Amino acid sequence: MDLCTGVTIAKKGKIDTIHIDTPYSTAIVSLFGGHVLSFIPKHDNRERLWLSNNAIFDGKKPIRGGVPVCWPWFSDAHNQDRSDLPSHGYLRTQKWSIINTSYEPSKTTIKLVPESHQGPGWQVNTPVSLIIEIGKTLKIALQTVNMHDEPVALNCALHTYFNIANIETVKLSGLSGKYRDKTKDWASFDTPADYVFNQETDRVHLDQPEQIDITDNHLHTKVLSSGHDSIVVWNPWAQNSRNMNDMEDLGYQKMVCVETALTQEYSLLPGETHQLIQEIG
Ligand code: TA6
Repeated sequence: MDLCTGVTIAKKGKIDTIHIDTPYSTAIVSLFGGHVLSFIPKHDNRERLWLSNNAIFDGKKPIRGGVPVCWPWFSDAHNQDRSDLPSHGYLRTQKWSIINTSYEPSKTTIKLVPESHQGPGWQVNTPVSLIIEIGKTLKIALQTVNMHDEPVALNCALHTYFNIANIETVKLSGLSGKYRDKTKDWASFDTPADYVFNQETDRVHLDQPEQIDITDNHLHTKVLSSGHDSIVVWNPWAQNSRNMNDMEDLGYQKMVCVETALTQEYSLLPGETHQLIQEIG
């Protein structure tokens, strides 16, 4: 595989990772899971993504942190009611391969595909790929094409873990309307104007904002989304953090998930191409 300028391959545990160095930023992508692990703009050298210090790189367990690719369902496969199916689908535990890499002065583009887009619970013909653009921003497009002869109900998410200084000083802006709260049996609530964190937070916002801002003291991260029908916000808080073996006990204090998602069973028509896009600045 010829790699474009600034792109190299290295091992991390049992996993092959792609290292991308551009004039504006650096990034690391795991070929296990098609999983972006790091994005650091060079103008401030601030890591935008959180990665657990206890993350497991055995090529079997999903990596805790970065940008897990959830597809072709989000969380459990609600519409199939099958507890045997893996949470968040099966792409984040597959080996992906590089289709091509390309360099332009403004950005480097990497296109990846998984070993198979079919798996237990999903036997329709819907090729999926990930197009990652690394430059002044990190832009990730999860693309699905319906080559099947009938509509398919697609859920998916770019489950991004953002790196923050302190969850108790973080504020989100840009969300409005109703959200469904997993911690309260999926009951519906109004989005608070002052969006802060002081407990386990696990919310599906049925809102499609183009931009969300994460403010963390004086640090600001911009999250642009498109192709989504919802935004998921998650912080496991202390007890869950302690209970997860791939997360440090206090890991919850340094991360917040803001996920660009399809959670309402998007009907992908025969021949239709859908892109779920998240861009981080
Ligand atoms: O996106 C929020 C969520 O669905 C939470 O309910 C929690 O399960 C989180 O994803 C992490 O899931 P994982 O399977 O990666 O442990």
